[in-house]
Amino acid sequence: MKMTFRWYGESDPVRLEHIRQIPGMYGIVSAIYDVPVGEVWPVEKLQALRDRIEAAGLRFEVVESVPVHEDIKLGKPTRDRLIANFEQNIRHCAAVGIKVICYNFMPVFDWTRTEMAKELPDGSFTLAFDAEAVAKIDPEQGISLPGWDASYKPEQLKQLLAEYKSIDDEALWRNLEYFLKRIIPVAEAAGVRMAMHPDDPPRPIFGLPRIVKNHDDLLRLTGIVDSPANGITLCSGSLGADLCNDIPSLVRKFGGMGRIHYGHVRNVAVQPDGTFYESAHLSCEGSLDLAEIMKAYHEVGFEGYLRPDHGRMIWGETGKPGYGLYDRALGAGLWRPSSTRL
Ligand SMILES: [Mn+2]
Repeated sequence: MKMTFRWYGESDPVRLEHIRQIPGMYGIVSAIYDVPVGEVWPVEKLQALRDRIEAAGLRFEVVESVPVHEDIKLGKPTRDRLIANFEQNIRHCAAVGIKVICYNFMPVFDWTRTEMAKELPDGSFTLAFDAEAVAKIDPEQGISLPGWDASYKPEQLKQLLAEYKSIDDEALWRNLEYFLKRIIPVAEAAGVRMAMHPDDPPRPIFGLPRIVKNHDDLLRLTGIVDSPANGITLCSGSLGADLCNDIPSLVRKFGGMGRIHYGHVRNVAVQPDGTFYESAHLSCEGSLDLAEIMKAYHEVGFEGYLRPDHGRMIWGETGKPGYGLYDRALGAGLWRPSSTRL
C-alpha cells in the first residue's frame, strides 16, 4: 500500500515540505480548486500541481475529488454536457499520471458535521455530528452548518432542495447508473480507477437520498459496471458512523474483489442514535478497531493508496478543521506497515 496525505494547495496551512518529513509518505492527494464544478480542469493546471508536488519529493497519483455536478445527480438534460466534461477530466488526470480518482454521489451536501471544534477531555479539538440537532433542522427554513455556510446562497439552496423532492433513492440510483455507464469505459481506456467515496454520514439527511451507506449499496454500486475501474474509496470513518457496518469485513470483501483502490482511515466514537465525534486513532479511543481494519488490508494484499482521513487538532495547531498536520501524521505513522518498501 502507498501512504498519502491530502493537501489543499498553496493556501493550505500545512506545507508540502512538512508532509514530506512524515516517515514513509509516498504521495499527495489533491485537486484543482479554482475551476467551477462541472467545468474541465485545464491540463496545464494539473501539470503545474504535479510539478509542485514532485519538486517537494512526493508523488501525485490520486485526485480527490473530481466533483459531480448536481445536474448529473438530478438527471437533468444538461447532464450530457457535464458528463462529457467529467470524462475530459478523467483523460486530463490520466495525462499527468493520475491512477485513482475519488468522487462521491451525495446530493447537495458533501460531508456533514454540526461542530467543527468539539473539545475532548484531553484538550484536543475534533469534528462532531449531533444526530438530534440535525433532525431538528427544517431545510425549508434554511440550513446553516459549519463548513457549509458559504457553499450556497439561501435561495440557491432552497431551489436545489426543491429539485430533489422528485428524486428518491431509486431515481438517484438510475442517475448514478447513467453516469457510471458513461464514465467507466472512459476511465478504463485512460488507465484510471474510479473510487466512489461513501456517504458521510451514512444516512439520509434533510430528506435528501443517500445511496452509498453499507455493504449492500457498495455491492450494487460495483455491480452496475463490472470493471476494476468501477471501484470504491473505503472510508472507515464515514461507513463506521453506522455501527451496523463491519469495516474489517468490508475491507476483506471488497478488497478481495480488487475494488478498493483508495482507503480513508480514521476512527469515530459513535452512539446508537448516530451521534458521533472523530476520535483519536487508537482502537481503544473510538468505536472502530483500527488494528483489525489494518490487518484486513494486509490480508487482502492491498496495493492501493491509503490516507489518514482526518485528525484532531492537537498541540495547539490551528488551521482547517480535520486537516491539521500533527494528528494526521500520527495516523500515517501508526498505520504504515513496517514491511512497506517505497
Ligand atoms: Mn473519507
